[in-house]
Amino acid sequence: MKEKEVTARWIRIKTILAIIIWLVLLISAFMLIRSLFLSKPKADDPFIHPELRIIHQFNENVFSRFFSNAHLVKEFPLSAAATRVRVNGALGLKDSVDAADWRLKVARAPGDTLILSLDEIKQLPRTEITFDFKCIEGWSQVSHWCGVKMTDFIKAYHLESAAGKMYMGLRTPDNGYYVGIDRASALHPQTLLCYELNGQPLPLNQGFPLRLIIPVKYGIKHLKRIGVMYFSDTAPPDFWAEQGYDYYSGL
Ligand SMILES: Nc1nc2c(c(=O)[nH]1)N[C@H]1C(S)=C(S)[C@@H](COP(=O)(O)O)O[C@H]1N2
Ligand SMILES: [Mo]
Repeated sequence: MKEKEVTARWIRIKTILAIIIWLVLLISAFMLIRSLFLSKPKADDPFIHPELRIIHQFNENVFSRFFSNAHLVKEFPLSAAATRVRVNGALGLKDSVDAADWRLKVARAPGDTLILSLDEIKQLPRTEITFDFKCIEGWSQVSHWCGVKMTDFIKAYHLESAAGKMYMGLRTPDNGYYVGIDRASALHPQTLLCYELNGQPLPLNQGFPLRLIIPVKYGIKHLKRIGVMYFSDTAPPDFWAEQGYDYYSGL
């Protein structure tokens, strides 16, 4: 085999090239980190660096492009479900609640509110799901939930035209926690109005008597203890989005 002759000039060119590439990478990394540390949030988006907002927006574009009713979140056998289920977030759960007094208020249209008891909701078809519940704080846990599919609920109470609006809004009875959800995610086949955890009524700190389970979203959207449901063509107020978190929060 004939060895390629390496000239001193060739070595010099390669060394200079390597140094240039190394410097470009180093300076880019430095500038990116510096801009993250130094950039100031914009006045109209005061809780987050503009660079991070761009990343959230990028994530939303990717996740919403792959979103489909046929694209289901992975489900697990019941045996994989945790028996001690993690509790996180207690906003809007301060007051005591009694299943006999509690009502779900569904604002169908201005001045037209449907008022439902837990028993009425429990008469609708039951759906169970065991999936990996994911929180933006960095933990996840396979857990088992049961309730009525949002689409079955909407069908049963003829809410199709109200639910045709761009968003669904939910809030706790005391309005201490509230979320907004894009229509497609609210109507995804795995979204539940949930009243049972591991075959038992929801514990008080996990949303008794009724919570949202929406596996296509991070935990922040799974509002515990629903008081009011409404529909809107403008994005409903959202507790964590108001603190700078991603409104879409898709998975
Ligand atoms: N009412 C209410 N719902 C809430 C919250 C809250 O603080 N209040 N926290 C959210 C967050 S951040 C997560 S991760 C999940 C946690 O649900 P869990 O307590 O059943 O684990 O509930 C969500 N729903
Ligand atoms: Mo969370």
